[in-house]
Amino acid sequence: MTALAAAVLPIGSAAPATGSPAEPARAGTAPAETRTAEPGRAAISVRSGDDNFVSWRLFGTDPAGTTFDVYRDGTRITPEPLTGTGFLDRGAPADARYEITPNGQRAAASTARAFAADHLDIPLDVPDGGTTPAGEDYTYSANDVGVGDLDGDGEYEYVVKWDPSNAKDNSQAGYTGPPLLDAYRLDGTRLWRIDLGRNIRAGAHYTQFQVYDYDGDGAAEVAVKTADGTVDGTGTALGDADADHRNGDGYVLDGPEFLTVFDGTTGAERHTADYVPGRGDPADWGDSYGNRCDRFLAATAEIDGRPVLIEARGYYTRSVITAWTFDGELTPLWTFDSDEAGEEYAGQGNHNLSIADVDDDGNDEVVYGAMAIDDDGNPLWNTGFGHGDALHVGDFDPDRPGPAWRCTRSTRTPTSPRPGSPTPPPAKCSGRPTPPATTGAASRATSGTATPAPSSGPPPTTGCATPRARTSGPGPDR
Ligand SMILES: [Ca+2]
Ligand SMILES: [Ca+2]
Ligand SMILES: [Ca+2]
Ligand SMILES: [Ca+2]
Repeated sequence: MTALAAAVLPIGSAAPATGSPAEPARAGTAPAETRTAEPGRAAISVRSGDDNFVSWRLFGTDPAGTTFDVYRDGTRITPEPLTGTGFLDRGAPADARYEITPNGQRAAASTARAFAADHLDIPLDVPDGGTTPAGEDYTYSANDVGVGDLDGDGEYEYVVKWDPSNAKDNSQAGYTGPPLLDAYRLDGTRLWRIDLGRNIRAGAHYTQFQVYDYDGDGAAEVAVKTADGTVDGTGTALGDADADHRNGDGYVLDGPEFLTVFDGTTGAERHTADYVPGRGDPADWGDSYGNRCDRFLAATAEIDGRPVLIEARGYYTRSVITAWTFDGELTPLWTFDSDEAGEEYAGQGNHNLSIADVDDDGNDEVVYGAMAIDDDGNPLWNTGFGHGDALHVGDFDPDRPGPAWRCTRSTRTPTSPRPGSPTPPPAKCSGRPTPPATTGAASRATSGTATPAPSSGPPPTTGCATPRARTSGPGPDR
């Protein structure tokens, strides 16, 4: 039995792996009607020696100065209200039952879930393996996890990606088994399974699913790139169920590409759009065998008070970032394409992206490696430093306003911004000040983090890493 180990800290307050945003966690940024369900406090008690550690969630929407009382077996045990979200009950019986009340409101009490050990195992339903056309057997292992309230009951569910044992980096030829997506409740109940099918190759760069309540009905959807033969959570195939677009090397360089939003509760397809941009000629992305054309990233941003699905393709050469809203149908909001914006924007992306309000306008931007794309899809700034593998955006220095940006460079020599490139932010590597803290925001970018920042103090200064000179030619695209 494979199990997913939930973190001891408040369940669902951050995705235990990559992939998805937590549900509503930002204060005062969205109309109330788009946030119909408040998640539970996710109170837990964990045995620790002779003590019980009790912990719970602070909402981004909790008013400032919110306090908590802890009740053990019906009796309040905190003499004074707590301003924090954790309490160690020393010498407590192992079977103690805890309730947490916010601001003295007994009616709003949350009962803590007791962990039998120092973590909670979520049983998983391990898929059967299979055999590729080349005769290679494969099995499945749990991979990325996304978190969201899929059924709107106030508790988080877990969307687990299953990768086959023959999953491949894009640089590696060979067939792979299809990636699968499962949804589980905390008790291990599986809500559904989506089989992305033979025409979605398995590997770290192909499937970047998002879990978020895009239509504001209180239940999260799942958004992911799909293809002919993807089977939704109700057993219905998308497109041509019999199509096999794989070439002899196991790459999928032909056939339609889709972007699908699935219902969180049932896994049923809700809407499918053509993926933008299509791959076109794979050679246009930097190589001809299917490596660089199939580099995908995804995230969820908040723009004009709405959650917006961000999809991205390509970062070594051409880079295309698209923004979508979902209200029963996927509607394109904008597209950034380095082919149209200018060649100086090509090759600036990393293996992750970050979402953050870096220009203090209340909307999220997309920090895409060495450049940032504004909330309307136009370039905001570009250092021209090129592909750098990893980036981090955060309020690293709380004494300075606004988030700082740090981009780790790996393979290129420094380059100056090309003529016509917008000026990088005044502090070179730092965004401009952001609004006050958006408490509790969890990671909202696939394979990356998005950390809104409080603002105070003097202007930011540069936080750039010193670029390393290239010592050898480019290796495999990792
Ligand atoms: Ca739920
Ligand atoms: Ca929804
Ligand atoms: Ca902004
Ligand atoms: Ca902006």
